[in-house]
Amino acid sequence: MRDSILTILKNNRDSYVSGQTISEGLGVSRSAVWKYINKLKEEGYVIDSLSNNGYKMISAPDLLTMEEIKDYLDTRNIGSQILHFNSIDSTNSKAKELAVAGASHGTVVISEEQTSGRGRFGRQWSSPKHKGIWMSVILRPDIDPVNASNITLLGSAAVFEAMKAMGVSPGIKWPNDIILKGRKLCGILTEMSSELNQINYLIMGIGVNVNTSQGEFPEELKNIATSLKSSEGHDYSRQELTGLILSHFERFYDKFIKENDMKSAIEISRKHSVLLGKEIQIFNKGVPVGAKAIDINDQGLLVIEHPDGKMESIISGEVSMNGLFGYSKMDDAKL
Ligand code: BT5
Repeated sequence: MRDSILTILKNNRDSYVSGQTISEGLGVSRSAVWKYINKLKEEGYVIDSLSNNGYKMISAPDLLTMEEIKDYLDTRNIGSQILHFNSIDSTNSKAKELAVAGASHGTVVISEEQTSGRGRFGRQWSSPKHKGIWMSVILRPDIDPVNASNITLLGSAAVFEAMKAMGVSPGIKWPNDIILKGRKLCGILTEMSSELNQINYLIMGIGVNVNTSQGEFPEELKNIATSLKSSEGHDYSRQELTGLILSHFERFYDKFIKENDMKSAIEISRKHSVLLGKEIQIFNKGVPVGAKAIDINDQGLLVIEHPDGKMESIISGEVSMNGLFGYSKMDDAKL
């Protein structure tokens, strides 16, 4: 009932809808309508009520609920279920729990804030309330586990395309970072449970800084992180961006799974790479090794050239580049 009333109000944003029209249309009493309207107001919807004219929605809350995202979602499976939380430890952890309990492919977990957001290698991911998109997608691809790291690449391409649609053109730092003006805008954490030759489930977690002011980043991130707002000078719709990311992701994912085709995603990663042609450092069995980033090959691997001229393709891991984020930290390779 609540959802039906919300839909009516959303479909009539320019006019007042009388309580009677709603109650007759939905077959409930006018006082029931009034109760639901009050509930919506408590949730953050601003609804004007005029005694003779009825109700009119003035604004919806800035929340990443299914209702607020669905207008921007153009998918069949991804996001068919969206579980929304106000606060949670980590959407990846929650998604994992749900996947173990049998949640279906495409289920998305979103939280307004994470209290223990995770990066790779046990690092922390700062996820302040209402400021960004902190979400995880449960995937059940029928692919060889060795190809699982490609999902991160598809995710980066999807975030890139979504940004482009919002008028922003970031760079991609293989394998999992989206960079804007030399700072980290978004990170992706893909985790997997698999048998030797079969994936049980994959969780792709995406964190995007959207409306964080530069001063709101924790001290240690102030010089290495950015948000859309901080970089471009105005707020962005988190709902639209979420819908766009998931829609683009499904397009890339379907092509990969159904046709084993990653061409367009790889092309994006190549064309907008911040690494290619640059001197980088990779971590090799615990030791930082200097190399040059040459290409991202057709399998999505990073092709590097060692100082002795030897070429190598690396499947995933930590890469750092002088000047980017001003750090030269190294860690072990992981998905
Ligand atoms: C990542 O790890 O970039 C993956 C981040 C994935 C976060 C999402 S949010 C939804 C889902 N649920 C989770 O719990 N996680 C995923 P990594 O490449 O290891 O980068 C981590 C490093 O980025 C940290 O050590 C910081 O230096 C930096 N960092 C932390 N929070 C940041 C932020 N909000 N913006 C930019 N950089 C950040």
